[in-house]
Amino acid sequence: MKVFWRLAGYLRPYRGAFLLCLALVAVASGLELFKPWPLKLAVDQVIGKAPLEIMGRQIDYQTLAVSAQLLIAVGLLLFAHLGVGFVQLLNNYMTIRIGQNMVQDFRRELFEHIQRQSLLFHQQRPTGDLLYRLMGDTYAVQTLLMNGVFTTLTSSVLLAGMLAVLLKVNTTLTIYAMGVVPLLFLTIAKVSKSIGNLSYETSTRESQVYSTAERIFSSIPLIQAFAREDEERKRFLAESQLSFDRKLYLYSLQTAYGWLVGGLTALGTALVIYEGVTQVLSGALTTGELLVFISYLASLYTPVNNLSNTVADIRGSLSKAKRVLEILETHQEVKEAPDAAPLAVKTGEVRFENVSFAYDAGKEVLRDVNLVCPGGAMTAIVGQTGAGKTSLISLLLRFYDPQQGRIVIDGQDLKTLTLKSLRRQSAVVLQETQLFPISVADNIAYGKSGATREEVESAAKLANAHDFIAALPAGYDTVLGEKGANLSGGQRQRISIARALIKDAPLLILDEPTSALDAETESLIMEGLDRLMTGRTTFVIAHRLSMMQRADQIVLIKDQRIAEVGSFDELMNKGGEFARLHALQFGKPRRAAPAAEPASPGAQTLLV
Ligand code: TTP
Ligand code: MG
Repeated sequence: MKVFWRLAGYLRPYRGAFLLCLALVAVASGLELFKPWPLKLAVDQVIGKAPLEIMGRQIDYQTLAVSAQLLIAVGLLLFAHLGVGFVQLLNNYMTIRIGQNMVQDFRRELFEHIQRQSLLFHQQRPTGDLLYRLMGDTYAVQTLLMNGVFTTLTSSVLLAGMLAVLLKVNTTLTIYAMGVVPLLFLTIAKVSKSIGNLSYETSTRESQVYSTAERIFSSIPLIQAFAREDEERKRFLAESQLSFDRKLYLYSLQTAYGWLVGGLTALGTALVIYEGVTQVLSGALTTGELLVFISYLASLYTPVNNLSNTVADIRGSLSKAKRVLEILETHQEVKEAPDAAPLAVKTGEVRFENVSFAYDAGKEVLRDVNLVCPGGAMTAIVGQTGAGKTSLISLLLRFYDPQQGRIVIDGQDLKTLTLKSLRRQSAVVLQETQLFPISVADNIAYGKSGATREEVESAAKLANAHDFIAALPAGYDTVLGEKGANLSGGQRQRISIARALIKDAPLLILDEPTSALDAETESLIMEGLDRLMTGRTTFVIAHRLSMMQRADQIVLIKDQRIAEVGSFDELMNKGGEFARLHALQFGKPRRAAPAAEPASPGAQTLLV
């Protein structure tokens, strides 16, 4: 019930249109009830020459010419049928429109919610599952309110109307006709529950097939490299088959159910014909009235059947809607304070104060980190793989919040700032390059909305990417494949550097920006980066010597803590952990910044 009322809330903006639909339903039901009466007129009055009485008033029908009488009957018949069709058309258009709008609102809310969630949330949820909830399960709001509530209302109105008319015409026959209705409802109650459960199961299975396909398609290189195509195909087909089996069962059940309902209706019709003909023979009923009865009975099936499907629909959509609400009720977003202010960068000084952070409770990645990065200075963060370097800068961008301590930029605690202003003023190169399947120029311009082609090109030149971009088939307008598939790793990295460069932000955060580049390309880019870094607070995660030597300070992370801080020379002279790691990688410790770099690019890498 809670879920139901929550969903009903989505109808609010459209309540005017919904009321109009209800009015249309009343009109359609009236016309539907009227449908068989012209036939009665033709049979009883035109053929049978019986006097016509409407609501107790005698109508002078027989004085009209027979052809006129017949034309009136046929005209009324056409009017009723065309009228019902027209009103239904209008009604369908309105209800579908309302329904689609509600799905759109529901979807928008879910999409915005998912987009707001922290990276932690996204790491825990399979993308395929989220997609299914967003695209498939959100339809529940339409099914529930339009197929469920609306059908219940319309069918009930129609049933009540038929009952009222039938009772007025002939009580005994009505009892016969309605005799099967309780049986019908009993069947419905029994079968629809199974159908509801089964259709929920079917969509869960479908969702799994979806997730599996998504997982497989997004890991094609891995699957091919390990020659696991057969296993993955089998896994996919097995899941798909399971879903088909359930569906086949569902369809069979639905057909059998339709047959049962049809049989019961036939039974009702048989009873009515038996009793009705007896009554006609005895003169208690006219032939026309019997025809009205029989045609009502035939259309009794529709509202009763609709009502029956409704129960299953409501059940099914409630459980689907629950899957959506489940996500909407999860709050894992990085919260913005209600009175959050925009970040105002003055010098760009960044401080980490007693910062401790864990992805999973109890497993600290960073412990009691204290660090001052002077405004405009370059800080290199080094440490073994898995030491927590990426985690440290993720905290600075507020991808996550530290469990303890705070991070302050120019005296402003990150938690008091709007996320947008913080991220607008930071230019980032992420460790894993991510590009969109749009043109190269648009990928670079993603860093600055409304960037001109000149700006894009000059950023690309700084990132040493202009030459290879110009050599692409359509130059800057070349559209990239999924995740930038038609580029090499180093080319992708240079585009992502250009994207950060074009942003022109006071905070620069580079997570191994040159890891995929050879020494020569790197040194070409360094010139561009150097120019850019001046006057900006820069964080660079680096394994490369050249990068470390440029830094104003080097921060070494070890065992979840900051082990050493200082300039390259200071750390080398100190002879501590940094010097040890350096010696391990580059041979004997050096005292000062060397003039020449080691020959091979591989040897330049401080990989420990
Ligand atoms: P990172 O901060 O990613 O380590 P790093 O950037 O120093 O390593 P690399 O040089 O390889 O890029 O991870 C620190 C620890 O946190 C590591 O043990 C893995 C763990 N971790 C999580 O548990 N969840 C996450 O989402 C990430 C990114 C890391
Ligand atoms: Mg990292």
